[in-house]
Amino acid sequence: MMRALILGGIADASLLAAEIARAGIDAVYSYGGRTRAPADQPLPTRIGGFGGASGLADTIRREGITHVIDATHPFAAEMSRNAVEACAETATPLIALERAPWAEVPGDNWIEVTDVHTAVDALPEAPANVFLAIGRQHIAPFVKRPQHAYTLRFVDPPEASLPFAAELIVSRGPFTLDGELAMMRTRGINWIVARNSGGDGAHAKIDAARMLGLPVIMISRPQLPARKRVESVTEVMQWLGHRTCLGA
Ligand code: 3Y8
Ligand code: NAP
Repeated sequence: MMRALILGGIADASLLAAEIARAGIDAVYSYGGRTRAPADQPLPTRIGGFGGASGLADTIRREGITHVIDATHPFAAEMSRNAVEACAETATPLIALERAPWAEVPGDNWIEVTDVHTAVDALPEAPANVFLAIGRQHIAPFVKRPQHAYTLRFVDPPEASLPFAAELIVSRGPFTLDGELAMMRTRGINWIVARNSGGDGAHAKIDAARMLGLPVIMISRPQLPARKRVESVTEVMQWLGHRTCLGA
């Protein structure tokens, strides 16, 4: 009897959960517990870590999980690595639903870097108005460049004080082109730091930067272990042996 575990926490995982619920497949949706009020899902939902790869393996055994779908964000590298390890240990089929990275198009002015530290080094010496669209967990390294005026965007209001003075926007997305253009214009943003998340929910800032002729320091994705990987909900449903109303 099939029982799927969806490692979720991002828009594509919510689309998958809707299809799985519609197909009547027995499944559990899992959030990491990063935000105060994650979006409701049409499936039984668990929130919080498993306790490393071994904790995930125990959950798979205890809950009788027969299939694991890693539909986490491309930067959720630890979760993805744990899923590969736990599924190998328990001989559980695993598939990753991972959207394609954004690609630079004519008019873009990207400076591609490998991590947040090289992103800091890529900023100009002269004071700038910098939009850090990389969330809450990884902003501390920017304390090294206090000459800039920073605008941050978080999902939830911060519990602790910020590591440096900054303008804070609290918004969970998805974001619109008009909204991003207005925000960048009113704040005189002239540099953007982003992660190559892919997908549509956070791409508007990349289009807005191109339209305004602004440079984007783009942090590329972490390396993940080899595992079966698809880019569409339809392919996941086919892997589960189900047709979807999404066509194909
Ligand atoms: C808890 C689930 C949706 C919409 C929300 C998508 C879009 C916004 C891209 C910017 C970039 C960022 C951030 C982002 C993206 C969508 C989608 C996507 C980037 C939620 C969600 C959870 C999280 C966790 C949160 C992180 C933070 C990262 C904000 C829910 C809303 C910046 C990543 O305060 C914190 O601790 C937040 C932590 C991980 C990165 C960070 O390090 O701060 N996402 N985001 C998931 C869980 O607990 O398992 O609350 O409902 C989901 C979304 N995140 O349709 O669901 O394409 O999915 N989220 C990045 O790309 O750099 C925003 O602001 O432009
Ligand atoms: P991460 O660094 O890869 O994972 C750190 C630990 O958080 C994991 O080892 C695991 O704890 C727990 N965890 C992460 N995702 C989980 C999930 N879906 N269910 C249960 N436990 C989970 O993860 P992250 O980058 O902080 O991302 C956390 C969540 O936010 C994920 O659901 C991800 O999809 C979502 N998200 C992340 C980003 C981002 O920029 N990273 C963007 C959008 C959404 P244990 O080791 O205890 O099992």
